[in-house]
Amino acid sequence: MVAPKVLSDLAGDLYSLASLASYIEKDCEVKTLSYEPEIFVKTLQNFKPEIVGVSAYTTSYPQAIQIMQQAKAVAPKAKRIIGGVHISCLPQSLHPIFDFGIIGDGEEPLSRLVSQKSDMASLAGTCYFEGDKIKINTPTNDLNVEKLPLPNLERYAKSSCARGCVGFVTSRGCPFQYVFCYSKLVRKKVSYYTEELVADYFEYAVRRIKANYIMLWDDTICCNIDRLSRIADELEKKKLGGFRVSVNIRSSIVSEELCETLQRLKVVSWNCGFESGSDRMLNQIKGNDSSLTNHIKTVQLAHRYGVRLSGSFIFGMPNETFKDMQETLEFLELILREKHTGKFSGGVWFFCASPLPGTAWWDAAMRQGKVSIEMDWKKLALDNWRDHLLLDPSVSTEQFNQIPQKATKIAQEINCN
Ligand code: B12
Repeated sequence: MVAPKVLSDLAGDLYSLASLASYIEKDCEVKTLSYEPEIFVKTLQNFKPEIVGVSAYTTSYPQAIQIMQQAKAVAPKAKRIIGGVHISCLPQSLHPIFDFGIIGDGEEPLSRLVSQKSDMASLAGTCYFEGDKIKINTPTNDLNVEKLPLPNLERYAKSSCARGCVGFVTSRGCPFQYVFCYSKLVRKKVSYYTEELVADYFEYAVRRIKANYIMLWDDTICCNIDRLSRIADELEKKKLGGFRVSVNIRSSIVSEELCETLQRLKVVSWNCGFESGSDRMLNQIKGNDSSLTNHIKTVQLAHRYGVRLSGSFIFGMPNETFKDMQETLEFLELILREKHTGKFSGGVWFFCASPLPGTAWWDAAMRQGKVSIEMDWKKLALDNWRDHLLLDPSVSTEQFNQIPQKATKIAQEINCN
């Protein structure tokens, strides 16, 4: 029997959902939606799904619950499931509206759920209610990324395709463990797509979708120059013609060799999590190889290689003093000076530190009683300046309040054309 499914997301055209839908489409009819109340209800009424799924980050978790309440009212018999970062990091927070939460990579658990191949109670990578207790089956992390089908972006990420701008990852997991990252909790090891598969993704995006801009969303794609170089070899064989690429980069690994390899890959834009301008903080959150000197070198190399650089910053971290935050503002001012002399092209973004579930910051905030699984998740929004959790006792509300004002002023000048 073919079981229709609806997967919905809150961020718009998620690669995650395209990957999931493409994985299960051989076994069922599947639709993905970017959530809009009326369209969602109409689709439920007409499509009559047996499973309705939603993807949620932590701050969108309350909305995911509301969406499923709506789904229950319209299609009460459908199984309601949730996947994505939030439930993966904190399955203990599963809301009773959901029949299942999917922990970690969703392809295999969802495929089994669809084909009803296994006893759900023993299915790895799931959480569900057993009476009033939440049962958690840890994921096995055995997704074979080499067997992933190409994500059918034309069908499942229509608006990105229409813009000619698509995004995907070329690996699952992350080799690092920063205090503000969750990855190790969900994916124990890193799995890299083969270079040939990555080149096939590009070919599909450029030739089939006619995309001219490709965003590589891996957190750490730049850490392995040899792999990047092999990907560039594969791409050169395909002679794909005109397209541009953006990548995420770490300032501690930026070198001339990396810049040259990225040029071969047609990378025109780097996203760099600078996070702080204070060496003391950089050491604490990213390790000894992270420094302001490397940040400055990254700004200079981006200019030398004609690359657009988007830098992001965090304020209000645990152990971060007011002085540390001022050092970050000073680095922002340095970028502004570079911009004025024509040596910086790009932008800067800044967020307040948020102890998201699955991170060391979450554990620390939990010990201090600042977060809990019953909390208002919106408090963890990265722009929650007004009601910030103030993760370091040395910083007063008054001091903290000065930061977004000052940072906004500098960022506006940097970001204007
Ligand atoms: C791309 C991206 C975005 C894009 C999304 C664009 C898009 N259309 O895809 C944009 C720029 C919009 C974005 C925005 C934000 N993002 Co973002 N983003 C990412 C990033 C870099 C990659 C996501 C991805 O594709 N991963 C690869 C896929 C394969 O993995 P996955 O997403 O985990 O999906 C798998 C499973 O989770 C599961 N699954 C997921 N959904 C579902 C649903 C169902 C039904 C099932 C069964 C399974 C399932 O199966 C998937 C396939 O295996 C991640 C970091 C990362 N490396 O994952 C951050 C990340 C997800 N983002 C994050 C955050 C915080 C945000 C913002 C809140 C930031 C902000 N500025 O405020 C916003 C919120 C947007 C919103 N409206 O909700 C955090 C989330 C942390 C948390 N606990 O909530 C992450 C983890 C980054 C980080 N380390 O902090 N983001």
